[in-house]
Parts: sequence; structure tokens; C-alpha cells
Amino acid sequence: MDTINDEFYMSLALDMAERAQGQTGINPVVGCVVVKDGAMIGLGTHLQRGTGHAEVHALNMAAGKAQGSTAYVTLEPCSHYGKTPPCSQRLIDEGLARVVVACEDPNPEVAGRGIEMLREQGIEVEVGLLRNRALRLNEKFIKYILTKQPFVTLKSASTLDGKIATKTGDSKWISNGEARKIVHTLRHRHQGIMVGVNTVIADNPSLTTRMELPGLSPIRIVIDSALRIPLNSSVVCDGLARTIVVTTEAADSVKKAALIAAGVQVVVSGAGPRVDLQAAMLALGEMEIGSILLEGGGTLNGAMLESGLIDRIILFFAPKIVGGGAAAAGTFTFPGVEWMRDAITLEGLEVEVLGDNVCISGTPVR
Ligand code: AOF
Ligand code: ZN
Repeated sequence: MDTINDEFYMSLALDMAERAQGQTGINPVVGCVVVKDGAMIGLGTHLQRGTGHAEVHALNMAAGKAQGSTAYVTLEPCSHYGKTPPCSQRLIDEGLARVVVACEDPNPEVAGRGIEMLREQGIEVEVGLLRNRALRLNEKFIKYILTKQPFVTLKSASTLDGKIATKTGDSKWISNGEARKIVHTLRHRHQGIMVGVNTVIADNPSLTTRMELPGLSPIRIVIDSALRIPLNSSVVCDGLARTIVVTTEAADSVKKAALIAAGVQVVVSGAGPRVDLQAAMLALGEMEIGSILLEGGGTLNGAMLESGLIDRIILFFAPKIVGGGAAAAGTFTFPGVEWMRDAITLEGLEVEVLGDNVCISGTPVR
């Protein structure tokens, strides 16, 4: 049985925000619940960048009756004129008595000023209710707004011995149906999806989102230092989503022109021979790509990990062992550390059992 208290309403606001993941671009997901005289009078969620903030939708629903009410907001109300006017001012104008905030907005344009504005007008403000859940929910937004670089989630499915293919290259399928469904939700929740050119050559994937319901497909990003991508590959030809190929100055200009003619965006990152991954992340960030799902192969995964460019690792393990030594690719291929004490570890572990598969997720730290 639920107890009706502050947490009851804040968790509803968080639930609403959670459902909007993937559709707000570089903006955060935010939910707001307005309660007056023991009843909810307004609910709102930020649904799309450039459209109303959560508070605005909730207050519009309250239709001028929010005087003396309490608002539960999952992110500090904004204090700036962005694509929309400041929410703090709207809360003040509507005569709110109390505002409960889950976490501060790290956006330098806000960063505490929204809370300050409310308090200056005598509104009671409480900050930090369900903060950890709110921070986790907006980890992509937080990384991007502070660094202007995309938040990178690595996803991989491997055998118990860490292999993503057998020694002959066979990889269909490693994980179970439940795990493979989650992958499509992850695609929906990221603005970009990144693979190495070897994956395109070997598997010719479409990298689109295919859920039970229609979803949003991410921008396809292929790391391809020498422009070896086949012009007839799905990501070049199928027109199902935007495609960006990241290459180097050393790449062939005729191939580059052919890709551009096929509608692919070509980004040059570094002199070669390898793509400068740090510079690539900055360039993709500048293109307002705030989150990327990295789907390997092992070489790109290893290079991204070594460069410290991965923010979250999600590993699906299937109860299989295939061996094969170096001939069978693993999730991460890189020169490796010498000592166990130098291992890259995962913090904030989350473990989920999915039938006969296990999902392990966390933040890599070195
Ligand atoms: C809120 N409520 O629902 C959201 C907020 O360009 P704009 O106007 O959409 O502003 C985007 C910034 O506003 C974003 O970077 C973040 O700081 C804040 N988002 N704030 O009070 C909301 N989505
Ligand atoms: Zn706002």
C-alpha cells in the first residue's frame, strides 16, 4: 500500500520523465506534479526540445488555480531564457507556496539560480528528494551540458568468456530475445549509434530501432579511418536514418565525394592513420549529438575505453563458453594492463537477471 507523501508525488514526476527518455535530444527529461488541497491539479513532462518545459505543461493544466499549491519537479526549475521563458518566474507568477526539487540543474545558465529566485520570493524550496534517481535519469544531459561532449554508453553482448563471436566469426545469436529487445530501447534512448567500419563490412547492419512499437532511430555514426565503408551498405543506402562517417585527412577524396553524393555526412577527425576519437567526440558534440550508444566491435570498444571516452558500460552475458583465443573477438581489444590493480573497474554496479542472461551495468573508472 502506498503512503501519500512528498516521495509519492516526486516518484510520479520521475516516472513521467523516465518515459520521455530519448525524445528530448540534448535537453533533460523532466517531470512535474502540482498538488493543491490534497489533490493533483497539474501534471507535465518535457517532451521535446524547443517545446514547453514540464512546469509549464503542469501549470497550464492547473489553469490559474495553482495559488498556494506545491510543485514537485525532478530538475531545478530554469532561471534563463532559452528556447522557452524561465520556469522559476512562472512558478512565482502563479503564486506557488512550496516547490520540491529532486536535483539541481548543472546547466551553467541555471546552476542554483532557479532555486534562488524562488526562495527570494518567499517560496519554500526543498532540494534533494530522490536526488540519486534524478541524477541517474539525466546522466546524458549532465555530461553534455557540462562538457559539450556526448555521453557514451557501450553496449555489448558476450559469452561468459567475454567473446562477441566464435573463432570463425559467427555471432548470431549470443544473447536471448529479452536482452535483444532491451537493445532497441537503448537505441531509442540515444541520439547516435556508433560502430567501427569492420562491423559494417562484416554484418551490414541497419542500426535502426526496431521495437514492438515504433521508436526513434539514432543517427548512425561509423568510425572509418580509410573510408573502407561499402557504398552499397545499408547505412549508406537505406535512407532509414541519418548517417555520419568519421574519417581522417588521409582518406581518399573520391570515396569521400561519393559518400557525400549518397547523402552521408563525412566528418574529418585527425590527420590519420587512425581517427582521433577525442576530436571526434568534440565534433559530434558540436553537431548537438549529446548521447551515443557504442555497439563495437572489439577494436573500437577497446580504443574508446582506453581513451576514457566511455561513460556507461552495459554488458549482457549469455551462459555460453566458446573459447578460440585471439581468433575469437572479445568485447574489448586493447593492449591491456600489466597488473590487476591497474584494471578498469565498474562503479555503481546495476545487475539484472533476464531469463538465462545477466545484464551488468556501471560506470568505468581507472
Ligand atoms: C526546466 N524544466 O522541463 C526542462 C528544463 O532551450 P530550452 O528553453 O528548452 O532550455 C533548455 C534548458 O533548460 C536545459 O539545458 C536545462 O537547463 C533546462 N531544462 N528546465 O525547468 C524542464 N527541460
Ligand atoms: Zn524551464
